[in-house]
Amino acid sequence: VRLSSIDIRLISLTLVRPFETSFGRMDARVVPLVRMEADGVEGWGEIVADDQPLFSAETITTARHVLVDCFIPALLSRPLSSVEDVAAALRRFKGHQMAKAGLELAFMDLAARSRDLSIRTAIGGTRDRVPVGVSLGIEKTIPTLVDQVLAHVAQGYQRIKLKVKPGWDVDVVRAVRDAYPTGLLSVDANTAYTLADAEHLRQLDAFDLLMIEQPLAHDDMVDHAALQRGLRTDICLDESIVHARAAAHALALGSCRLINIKIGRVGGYTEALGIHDTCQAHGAPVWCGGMLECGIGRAHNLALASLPNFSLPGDISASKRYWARDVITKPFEVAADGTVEVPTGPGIGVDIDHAFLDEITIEQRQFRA
Ligand code: OSB
Ligand code: MG
Repeated sequence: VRLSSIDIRLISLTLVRPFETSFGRMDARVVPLVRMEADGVEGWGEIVADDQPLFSAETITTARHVLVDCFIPALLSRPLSSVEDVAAALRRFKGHQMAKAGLELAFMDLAARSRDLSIRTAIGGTRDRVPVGVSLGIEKTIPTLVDQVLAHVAQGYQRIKLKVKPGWDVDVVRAVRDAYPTGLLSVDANTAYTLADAEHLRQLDAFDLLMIEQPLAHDDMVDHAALQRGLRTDICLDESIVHARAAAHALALGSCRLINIKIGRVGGYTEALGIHDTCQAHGAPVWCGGMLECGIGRAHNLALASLPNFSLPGDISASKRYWARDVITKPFEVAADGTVEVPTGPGIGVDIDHAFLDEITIEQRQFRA
């Protein structure tokens, strides 16, 4: 494949309800999208960077910079026969996984479409539908959160994940457990604690949680290993797992027993598939994380989550969980059994709502070979 053009487009979407984590509150997303074209076929990817470096060091502005000044010139100047070629062309550039992922995603969509295959089929996915859970943000009061939990359980979601932080943790989990005594329940701290909180966190062992996600610093595997040794509950790493080698290290050190894979966080399909296989070889389950994606990123997540070792429900909620209107013509829905269908059409398998996309576009730039 010789790419004829790469477009970067920023769109603006407002959340139906603010979403609060230990690192901040989100009301809206500016979403950078990547469109590639070759031989009249297009492919779409999404970049999950935020406007502030709160989840990771990347931002929309750093992504735009490395795409425009480094990555896009590297891709437009050579033939690319597979997504591994995209990864190889970008490997000498350090970091910037979210920006790299946007390119890998668009290329994967284009490559699968040009072979008339779904991405699911192209990567060896085996599921038609994937089990899903929902991530619920920090609320003003515990009763408000309990209402959210029960409303989402009623919609079919198979697992509830609660965002926690110091001051919004043990009491919150206890109240939710009382209202939701037997269902799959987990918490996500987004790095809000330190090893000095180990004893406090051990109180969570009483609630039969599926996992505690990323309790400690994003760049600390050693303290996570010490914490995991003293916890019955499994630790799942998110922010810390930036590539497949980090996953191998975390499992070797005992820093976690589970891993959440986000294609954006790890730089794209090449590393995501590597993490999937590494975890499978270690007998560690994986699940598909989310970053408040619009329909394009969500479609990629569904294709990824169709792989066999994605054995726990993913953070792949219905389009309407975050967006009043999605950028695809048929929004994703969660069935009563708590699953979402994996698209079977070519590439990501969804149709983009171009009129709506144009309406919400705030910036667009095209680069030609
Ligand atoms: O840590 O998993 C996370 C959202 C934004 C940034 C980080 C995280 C999240 C979520 C929501 O938990 C996932 C989703 O529903 O897309
Ligand atoms: Mg997380």
